[in-house]
Amino acid sequence: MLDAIIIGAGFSGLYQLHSLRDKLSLNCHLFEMGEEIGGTWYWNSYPGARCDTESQAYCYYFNKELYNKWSWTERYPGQVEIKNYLSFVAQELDLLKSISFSSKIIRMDYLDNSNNWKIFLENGKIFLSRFVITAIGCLSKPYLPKINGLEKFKGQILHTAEWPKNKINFKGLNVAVFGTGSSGIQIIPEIAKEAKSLTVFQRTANYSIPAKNQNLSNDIKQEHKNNFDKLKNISINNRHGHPWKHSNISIQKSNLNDCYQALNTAWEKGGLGFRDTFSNINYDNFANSVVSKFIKEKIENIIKDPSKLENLIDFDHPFGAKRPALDTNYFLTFNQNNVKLINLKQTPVDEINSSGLLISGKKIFLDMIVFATGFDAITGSLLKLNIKGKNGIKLSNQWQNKPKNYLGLQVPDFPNLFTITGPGSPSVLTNMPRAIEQHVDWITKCISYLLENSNNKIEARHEFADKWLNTVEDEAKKTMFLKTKSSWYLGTNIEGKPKGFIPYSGGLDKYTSICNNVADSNYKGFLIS
Ligand code: N01
Repeated sequence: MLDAIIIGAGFSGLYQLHSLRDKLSLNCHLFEMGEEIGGTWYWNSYPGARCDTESQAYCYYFNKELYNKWSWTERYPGQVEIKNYLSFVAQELDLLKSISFSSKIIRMDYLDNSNNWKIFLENGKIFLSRFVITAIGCLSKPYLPKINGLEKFKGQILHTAEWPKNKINFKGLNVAVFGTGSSGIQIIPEIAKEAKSLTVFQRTANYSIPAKNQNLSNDIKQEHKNNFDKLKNISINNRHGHPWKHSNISIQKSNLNDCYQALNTAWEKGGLGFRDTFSNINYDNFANSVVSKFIKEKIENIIKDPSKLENLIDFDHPFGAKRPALDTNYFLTFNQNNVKLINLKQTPVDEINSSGLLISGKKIFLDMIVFATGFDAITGSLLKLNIKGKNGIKLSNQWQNKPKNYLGLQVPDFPNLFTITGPGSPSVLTNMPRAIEQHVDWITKCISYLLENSNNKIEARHEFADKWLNTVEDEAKKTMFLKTKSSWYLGTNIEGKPKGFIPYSGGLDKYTSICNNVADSNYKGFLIS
């Protein structure tokens, strides 16, 4: 019998394990489905996989000593380096002895009589625990579209989020990529370097900002370390958890020349800070249209082929309504002779067959199809766990219409189950380590409060969860996020999934203060016994 089970060995699971085991001295164990540490960075090992948060902020801030011991090599951390960083943290904190790898959880039942969770592993083992904390990431259930005839294809089929661990060679191959989200935008230039031909199947044109990745000099690395306290303070007060201050200047008709200059400076600098060049880009139609036009003009200056250009700037949504990507040579890649672009809105795929696919009656021969088609985001990974709460209530039933929960942290009828970066929390709209640290600290404090007060059980109240869903919806209405017909934020990419904006878009800073007030009021909105 354990005090706490943690599921997932990525950023959130490792910190949660350390907090409960080493700060509260609980008897804990962490189960991880993968064979190694890394979470999302274990699975998404495709060529070009790199975080688009800058490395000095894409790491833990809870321990300054740990921060000072590690040095990143590039402006944005690559997939392998992030996995190495997490292994370094696990070693430093002696976490490995409390982790089981290759341990997939297939079912979780809450036992009403004993107030324990019964956890079933695929390998047949069963564990009991008082608390369960899911640390399974928001983007952990890959989505593979159903395309007529896909099963007949004799070549290799790959998904970016389930990338094989052996090296994949594209040399001399005819490759197709479906999807032009962040993953597609990263892998396309890498495949194009080697492949004989690359055909990109684009359903929706995507905005992308240059990353301008570069090696970090020793001086910059030292500067980040010297500025740790400042970086931390700015990040936790930033809407998205990034280490810079938002502009308080808005785009107005009267200052367009100045705006263009400022946008240009931000574009040349590269990175997600571009979104924060002005205060109203994500809130005001006019401001957003200025930025959208600016980006279109930048792409026009890169792309040589007029028909490719027309398709690449065929935007059907405002900038930022879908997650904007950062890229290294994405648009430039389309100037290569071996790269073709198919706009699926104009020419949908008829079918896939053994040697390629048919599009408007024309055959495209292929050796490999890469799907960069995203995820059943945020709720998909939780539903995959087959969770049953009080009185045998299934999470899948509770969430049939909406992912009801309070603060993204707990679901009513599922006592003692905490969901790190669950639906209704800022999660994917922030630099994840900041959102994760905030959640882990809150959960740890909450469990400590229960233990100090000899309580055994905490459960979100239905009426507070209902109100929170309204808050999440109200915040989204203020933004551009609802001004697209489809996005994974809205659940529209998955057939049968309830539609509605899933994360909390009011900002990490505002959300943190709401959560702190709830804790300070002895957990108002939760039933404690
Ligand atoms: O997935 P996506 P992703 N036929 O859902 C298309 C994070 N991330 O893996 O837009 C053809 O964004 C779909 O088209 P449409 C980041 O938060 C971060 O790229 O739905 N195409 C879209 O183009 C990101 O947002 C990093 O019309 C189909 C694409 O597939 C999130 O993960 C790197 C299709 C899916 O894009 C998800 O990114 C990578 C079909 N049937 C990921 N179905 C970094 O930090 C879907 N599509 C850098």
